[in-house]
Amino acid sequence: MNTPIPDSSTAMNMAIDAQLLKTVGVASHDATSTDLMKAVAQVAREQLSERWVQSQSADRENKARRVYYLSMEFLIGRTLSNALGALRLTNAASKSMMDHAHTLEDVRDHEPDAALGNGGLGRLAACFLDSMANLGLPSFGYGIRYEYGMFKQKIVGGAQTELPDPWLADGTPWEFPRADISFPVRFGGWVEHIGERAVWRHAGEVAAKAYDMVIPGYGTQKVSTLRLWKAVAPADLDLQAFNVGDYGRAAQVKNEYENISWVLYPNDSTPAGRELRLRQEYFFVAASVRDILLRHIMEHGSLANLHEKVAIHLNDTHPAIAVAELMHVLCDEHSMPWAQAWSICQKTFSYTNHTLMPEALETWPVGLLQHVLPRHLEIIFRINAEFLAEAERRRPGDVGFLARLSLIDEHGERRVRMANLSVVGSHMINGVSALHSDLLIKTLFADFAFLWPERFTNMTNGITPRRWLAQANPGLAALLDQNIGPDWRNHLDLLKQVEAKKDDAAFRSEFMAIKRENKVRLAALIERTTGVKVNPASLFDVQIKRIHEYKRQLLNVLHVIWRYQAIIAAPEADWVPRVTIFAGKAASGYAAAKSIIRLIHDVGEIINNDPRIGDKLKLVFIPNYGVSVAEVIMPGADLSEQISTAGTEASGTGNMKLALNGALTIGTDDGANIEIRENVGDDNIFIFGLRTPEVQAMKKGGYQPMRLYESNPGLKTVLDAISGGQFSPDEPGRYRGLVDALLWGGDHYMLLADYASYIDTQLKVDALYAQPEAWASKAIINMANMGTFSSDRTIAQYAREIWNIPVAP
Ligand code: 26W
Repeated sequence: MNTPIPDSSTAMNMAIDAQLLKTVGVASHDATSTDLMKAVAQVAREQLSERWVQSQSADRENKARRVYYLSMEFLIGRTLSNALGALRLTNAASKSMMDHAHTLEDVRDHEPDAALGNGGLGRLAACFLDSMANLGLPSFGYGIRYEYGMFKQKIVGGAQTELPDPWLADGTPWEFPRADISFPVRFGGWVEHIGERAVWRHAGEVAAKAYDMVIPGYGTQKVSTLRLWKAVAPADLDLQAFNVGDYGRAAQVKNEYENISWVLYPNDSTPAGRELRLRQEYFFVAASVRDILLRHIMEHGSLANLHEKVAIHLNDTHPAIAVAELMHVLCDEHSMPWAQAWSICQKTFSYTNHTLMPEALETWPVGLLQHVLPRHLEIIFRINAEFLAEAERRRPGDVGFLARLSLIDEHGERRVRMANLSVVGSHMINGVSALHSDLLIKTLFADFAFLWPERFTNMTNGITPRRWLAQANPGLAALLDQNIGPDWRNHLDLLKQVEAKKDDAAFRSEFMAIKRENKVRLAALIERTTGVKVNPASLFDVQIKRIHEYKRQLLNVLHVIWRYQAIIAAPEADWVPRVTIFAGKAASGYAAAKSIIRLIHDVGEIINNDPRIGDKLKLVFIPNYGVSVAEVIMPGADLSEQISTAGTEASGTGNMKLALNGALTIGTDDGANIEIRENVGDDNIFIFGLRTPEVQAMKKGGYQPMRLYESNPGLKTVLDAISGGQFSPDEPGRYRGLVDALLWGGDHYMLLADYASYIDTQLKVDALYAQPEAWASKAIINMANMGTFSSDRTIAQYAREIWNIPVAP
């Protein structure tokens, strides 16, 4: 029986009051914002649950081919607004909140973010789930139900400190515990060979319990599932200690098992290299593979046709051990011949690479794998031996070639290269932007591309228009609805229709009035979180992303200081008022990134309090960047900073979100910036700096940053101010190291090489901003041409070209 959809406000009021009583345990007139959040969530949950049951049974009956998206991270954010939007209940809920003397905006802010990811990779996975549901793609996401998500960032005395994120402390309305779905995951021990058979005599075992999060689709009744695994000690484990009353020991043993799903590793781009991380990776992969195989056997009765019904996608190398796990289960547990299993394996897996940065490539010491997963190590060695024999036939005697292809890095301590394992185990491998995919086959995977050119392809990233436009920017969404109707939510290409309005003065002024409102909202967030008052009439210049040297937040700071000095030197000049806004987290052990955060605060402190400057320039750092903070910043941005060294940012997705919300981009010829430029046109984007081949050439030719410092007096003054302690008078040497790394340390990311071009381009930005009409039309052109960056387009492409699953056109 279906629960009626409470889409009228009386029905909604009744449904909410019923939930307040039934699940929250509070009377309607006593309900707080948090109580109301929980009650509204329960109303939505009931509807989604019905859709979930229907979607699942439809896929089962159709014996659908499914895609399983394996990812260590899903950076979901909040769910309430998204769920209400998908169910078309936003208006009814909003009205009902008024009747309860609250606002929906306030109520939904009481939901904690599900921050089960670090940055781009995790948020991409969340946008992908949204699009899979939206396209009705038979699919599951699989990951870990971390008890603690991404740390909370608190700024103390200008420096980042990290606090835990106990997002589940008060429970979450969005999960469905599946008490009956649990798989044992084994670790350690040794391998016994009995004739042809290998038997893994494991040393320990933990249970993986399933918790489902429902992912609603907007354009459809379909929902998708994110299945997250929680580690639970086997029930009988601590019995012995428990019986003798040694509760300390009992708790300790329990913790040793359950710590696997406790906390997300807050490291973006540098492998943790820790045993617990390896256990996390294997834990969720083993449970997911078992779940997938069980479902397949129930529906199809045999594993011989696995690849015909199952596509498993590896989101970066974090789940790469799945390749060995599938071989282990097929061969050791189902007695499948090796060659048949290997052929199925390669047809089943596909793999996305998200970074070229050498320090980010995962490798595991052979010794550690031997200790944690002895059977998997054997399997990896056998895969490697057979693969290298095949490669040798292609280029006999080329030992360099074989050494580069090998799954084992033999330099020093022997290590397993997880990227190589992922490539060898997959039938398709992709990068995340045109440039990145091209660089992949020319550099990192050149030898593999020589062997199997047909396996390499590109899937340019995308973002979901439901969250990043409909939900984050209701003003702009309403304007679009009036002009082109509501269908852009599912067909973002329709935005192209508003491009013509760039010359329509009335449309332009409505568009800019909405931007202005969003800037007022952002200014309020800035004041609330930093205490700094900013003028919404200023140009809002935004760089929001993880803090990383290659992303070059420091280059942005150099520009701010240049501007500060220039304003002091020419106070009467016609400066375009600007607020430079940063947000982002630094990995806790990443000293240089943390030092950049501190510098931003120190420089801000001086500039923001200098009476000579006033509103001409402000510098702020919004703390605790995450999905919900991004939803406020994106719509309020005028300028989007995408300034990584060419060839280092695989794609970027914030660049797409900002342009979709009507910001112009200042950026390098890198990642998806290149495709944004191709879509909006050269005249509507500010591209500066060296291109990838020029970066490579300059590095080869012996790059000398000191020369640039000596020949550019403006640059010299800026760097001297930092290293001389002008912004850290209490500790003048605080930033000596940061500057020395540029001047003496080789300036690895070539900030100084791009500095002059960056400053010039910033002046062009000022000039355009001084012509509000011209700026507005370019902002409209940007928004109108973002259709291709919908994650619906990306997912449809994956489905057709990699997963071989039909999608409606
Ligand atoms: C093992 C440590 C580790 C953790 C995370 C290494 C590497 C990563 C990721 C690859 C980091 C990441 O998030 N990469 C980003 O992925 C986005 C989605 O494809 C891209 O848009 C970004 O350019 C890329 O940096």
